[in-house]
Amino acid sequence: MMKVTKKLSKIFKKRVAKKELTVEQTISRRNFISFGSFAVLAGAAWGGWRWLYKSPVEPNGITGQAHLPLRAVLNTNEKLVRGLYSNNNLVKTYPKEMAAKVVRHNSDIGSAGLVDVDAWKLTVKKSNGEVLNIGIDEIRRLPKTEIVYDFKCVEGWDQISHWGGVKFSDFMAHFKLDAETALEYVGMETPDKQYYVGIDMPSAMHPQTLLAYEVNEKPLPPKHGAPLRLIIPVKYGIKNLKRIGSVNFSNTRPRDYWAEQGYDYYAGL
Ligand SMILES: Nc1nc2c(c(=O)[nH]1)N[C@H]1C(S)=C(S)[C@@H](COP(=O)(O)O)O[C@H]1N2
Ligand SMILES: [Mo]
Repeated sequence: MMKVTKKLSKIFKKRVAKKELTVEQTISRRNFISFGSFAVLAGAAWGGWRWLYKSPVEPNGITGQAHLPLRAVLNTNEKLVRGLYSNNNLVKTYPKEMAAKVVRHNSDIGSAGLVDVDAWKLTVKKSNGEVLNIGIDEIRRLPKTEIVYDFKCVEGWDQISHWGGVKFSDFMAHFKLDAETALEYVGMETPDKQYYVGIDMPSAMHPQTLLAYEVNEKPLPPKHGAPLRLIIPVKYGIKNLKRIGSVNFSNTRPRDYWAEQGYDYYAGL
């Protein structure tokens, strides 16, 4: 930019060489330089925009078809943020009394209507192909953890709420899912597979991440994901899947309902 400006002022200098500049000439010279610079900048901005606009789009799949240069930036941002992540960092918690008595309810994709809690099973797909089918009573017998924290939805609301369940890390240890813990991602889907999320393993294993079966010390009602939902305080609401049907593990990103629509895959706070 400096180069261009210098060039423009040189051209002008030549034209008025030897002459003393009048006030009008000085103004006119400055106008020439600033309009010239503006034109060059505008051209560069337009060229950059055309380049981005015409750049290839990532194939439709796990994430939402961003232009590849933009996806590269998003992936770099995610890498940087994940580098700062530590399971020693805890989300702020509150006394029970501060938890909302009327808990906000959002969308119900894959979790609308009632569910037969007695017939429900959590299907866990192990990496060796083995499948576990676990009933809610078996999950309720595991050590219980409660958390009162500020639940945040990307749509702009948040609310202090109180959840109870088993820590995801305790669940993994109890069912001896050590080989699975070594993988990079956890995928969770509703029984009808209409809503699904992918979670990076460090966030899933965070000490505040729960497979929750209670809200305000009572069994989850259907609208909050009966009989079992994910409560993952280090992520936005979109990742807190209600009515879990199956859990799977992989080293590649599992499919994710909102990431497919272009939302951030990581969705960390
Ligand atoms: N199965 C299912 N889980 C879901 C959703 C959904 O539509 N279906 N919505 C998500 C979103 S966007 C939010 S903010 C929270 C809302 O949970 P709540 O209804 O208990 O407040 O659930 C998440 N889990
Ligand atoms: Mo949300």
